[in-house]
Amino acid sequence: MTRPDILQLNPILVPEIQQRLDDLYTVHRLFEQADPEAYLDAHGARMQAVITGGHTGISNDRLRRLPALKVVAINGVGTDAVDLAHCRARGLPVTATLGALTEDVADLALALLLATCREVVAGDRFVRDGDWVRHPQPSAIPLARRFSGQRIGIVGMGRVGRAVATRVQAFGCPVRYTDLHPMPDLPYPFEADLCALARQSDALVLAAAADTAQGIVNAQVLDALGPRGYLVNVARGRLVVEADLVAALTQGRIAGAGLDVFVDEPHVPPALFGLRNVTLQAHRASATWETRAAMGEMVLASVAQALAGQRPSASLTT
Ligand code: 8YV
Repeated sequence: MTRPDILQLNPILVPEIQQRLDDLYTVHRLFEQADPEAYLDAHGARMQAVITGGHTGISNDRLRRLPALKVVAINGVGTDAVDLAHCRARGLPVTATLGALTEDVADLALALLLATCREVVAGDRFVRDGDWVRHPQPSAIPLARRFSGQRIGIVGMGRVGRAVATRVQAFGCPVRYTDLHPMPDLPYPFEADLCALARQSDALVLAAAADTAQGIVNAQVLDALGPRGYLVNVARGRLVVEADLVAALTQGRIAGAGLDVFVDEPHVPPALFGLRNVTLQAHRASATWETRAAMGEMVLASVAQALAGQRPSASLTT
């Protein structure tokens, strides 16, 4: 029996997951093709499933060239890079790995908060570069800021936002949040207005979906956060007006930032590279063996269910 053709748009980093896909299907790795668009034109009609990433998604133009598709399996939680309305109209299930990466993303938010306030990366560099030996006097490295007890404002109280709230409680941090509406099951105060939340926070943590919310963190919000305030973003770069953030950081209008996501990845504004109060990551919040394996299992299940003619249990659209 011939194996169904499926299209894979990004590398899968857990070899066991990739192997199982390769055992079950004829996997077309679009990211290995010299001319991906020509490859799609030539082979797209055979593809029964597509596997893509949360922030990379798939365009409608590409989807139109995949007429036999039975599922769009997102190896991630973000659905902002797939046109769900388009897929719904086509009766096409779109699945995501909801719940699989919550803990890791919240862990990285904490790592960024701690690393940024305590200038961990600058401290590491000071030791590695031999500066400690050259300048052993304590004044050679500036004092950092305490994280414990900071007032944390969480933007987006979905799974990740809630997991961040749980974690910061252990550091004695009071939590407030904003979202589209207050959530009665939560014990934390709700703020409808982002500027008001920023004004009452020592650190703002962005954990919101970027389907509709874009550019919500602008100069006004950053000025409300103020020169003692930190910004952490583990959601999407375009929630922030990046030029406003760079200006606020370089002018000392906020205290620092911990950033895993950017507007035009992998391009990061070079003005951030020289700032010791900024911690940068390469969109790695879900990048652990444990989480990527769990995500891979969900993707495997979604593809198998769709190709067996069932509605995938992780479907968001049908
Ligand atoms: C991943 C993400 O980088 O889940 C998301 O929406 O942005 C990330 O977890 C990506 O999806 C991995 O494929």
